[in-house]
Amino acid sequence: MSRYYGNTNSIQHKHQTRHKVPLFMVIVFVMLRMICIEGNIASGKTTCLEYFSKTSNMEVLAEPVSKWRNVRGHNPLALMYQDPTRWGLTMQTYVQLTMMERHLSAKSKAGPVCMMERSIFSAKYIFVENLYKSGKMPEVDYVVLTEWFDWITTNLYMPISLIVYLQASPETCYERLKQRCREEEKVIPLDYLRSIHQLYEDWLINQSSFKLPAPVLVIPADEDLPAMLRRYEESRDRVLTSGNQ
Ligand code: DCM
Ligand code: MG
Repeated sequence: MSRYYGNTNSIQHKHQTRHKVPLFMVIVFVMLRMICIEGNIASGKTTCLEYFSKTSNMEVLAEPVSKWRNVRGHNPLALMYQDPTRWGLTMQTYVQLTMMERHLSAKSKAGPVCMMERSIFSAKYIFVENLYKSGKMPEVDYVVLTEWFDWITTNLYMPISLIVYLQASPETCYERLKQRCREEEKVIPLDYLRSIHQLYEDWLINQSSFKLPAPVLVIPADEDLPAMLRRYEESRDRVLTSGNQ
């Protein structure tokens, strides 16, 4: 190499000037970091998203629940809670599609950091798994969803830099669920939240079920709002710099 550029100093100089700007462009425009907020139903994910949305300039993507409640006049979320065996596949197929869209849409956003509520991974590892394991989803439905999931995650690029796990007890979530009073969720019993909690713990804490797509930051989430806001404040730097190391 040196014979083309003369002495060693000139090689370094040429390399520095050649790579400095492109590298900066790569970091700002291409290396988008995706952070996923995970946790049980009514564990406080929306509050967490709102905190980061207000205190940083990152793009925040809430779960597309409004689509799950109304797709061309149908409500697959309500149908699934009414009759999970009949409608579980319908709802979870649509969840998988809309979550895939969420992951991919992040690539077209301008900012380098993006935060989304849940992920295509928890849709499969927690909710589909729960339907199947509790005997409410027929094996053929589970297998078809698994084939779709495996194809999507093998063929599409959906990187995650960090999972933030809001770890709340099922009892806390049950109280919050009753308070928020979403019509479709009035039929959810405490045992359902216990099953979801256990699946989350096995995936993110015990790491005994499915492969982790990213490192996990655990935030205890049983406390009241002011205490939770303090916790988000404490975790803020770690969250915002995730994936930089
Ligand atoms: N939900 C579901 N399957 C998924 C993801 C979510 O059935 N894969 C349901 C659980 C809640 C609602 O959607 O009823 C989302 O609310 P939250 O964000 O509070 O968990
Ligand atoms: Mg939510």
